[in-house]
Amino acid sequence: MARAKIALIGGGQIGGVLAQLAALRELGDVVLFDIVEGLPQGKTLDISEASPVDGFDVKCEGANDYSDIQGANIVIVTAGLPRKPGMSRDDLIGVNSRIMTQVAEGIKVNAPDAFVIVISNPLDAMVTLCQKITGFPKNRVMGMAGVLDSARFATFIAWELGVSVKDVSAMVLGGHGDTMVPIVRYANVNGVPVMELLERKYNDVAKAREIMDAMVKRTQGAGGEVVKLLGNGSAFYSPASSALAMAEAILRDQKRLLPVCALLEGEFGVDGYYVGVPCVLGADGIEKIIEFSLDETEQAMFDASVAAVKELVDSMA
Ligand code: TXD
Repeated sequence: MARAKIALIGGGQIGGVLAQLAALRELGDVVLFDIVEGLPQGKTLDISEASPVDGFDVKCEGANDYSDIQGANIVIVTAGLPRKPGMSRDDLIGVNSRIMTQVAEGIKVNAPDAFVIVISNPLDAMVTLCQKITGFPKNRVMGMAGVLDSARFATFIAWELGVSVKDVSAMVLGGHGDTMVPIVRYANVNGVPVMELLERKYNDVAKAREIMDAMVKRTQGAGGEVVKLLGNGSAFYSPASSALAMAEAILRDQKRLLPVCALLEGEFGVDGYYVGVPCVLGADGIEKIIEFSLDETEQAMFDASVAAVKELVDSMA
């Protein structure tokens, strides 16, 4: 059986890590596309020359022509500018919309049957544009943000409680911006609610709440924290790992329940917008959107996040 073909549109910071991780995990043959001549070719040649050491047999090649992504099964899009310190993700909408228009056209013509995972910011707007221009069905066009935001939330919880990250389950929904919604109520460590563990750790309900609020705030600002530290560019290791978890769920039909930026048509009371919600990812892409009841606080935060997404997306029209 032929190996899957994974096209990575954008050979920058995230694209390079995506290419290396996809090759290391032998998820499929990799084509790394960029408009800069030599960049994707140099990165993929370098990755390939490690194959005898790391023991992977997939092909990993660079491209500057969309015809090279012909027949890709999965396309992951990172093409676009990253933030600089002091910039919001929304500040990127103008330049990245122009780039996404070009990219979506290239995917539509050369990989008409692909599942598309968009990473480029502002994420909620870019995935909307990508789906509109490709015209692909909603189960095949999704955004990556929630897996990353949830991983950041889980990391902070694991550090605070001194437990393995492997045992922390945490989910962040809504838009990929400061209004994102960490679902505190369902955060747990092997089933034990985090809030209960915090209250026992500090023997003080108010203190536990304070600690959790600080972790929620840090999660909402985690992207900006990395941008500020790096000084030039944004996070790239964790976004790459997060997008590949989604790609692997599709390629290996894993039926994973992950937070995915998906086109809602009535779910969670939202119609016609891409928002981060729990989805089952498998061979048919977004196979199911999993709804659950939000409490008053969560609903208010979710509504505010959706409003921010709507404002951003409508500003593109
Ligand atoms: O969670 C998330 N979704 C976010 C997304 C997490 C972190 C970063 N996020 C965004 O991903 C970030 O704000 C950017 O919009 C993208 C890509 O970030 P990256 O750090 O990889 O940016 P780079 O290193 O600048 O790479 C972008 C590449 C670069 O090599 C350009 O030459 C290329 O995009 N580029 C293009 N490729 C194809 N086609 C066109 N038109 C094009 N224009 C630029």
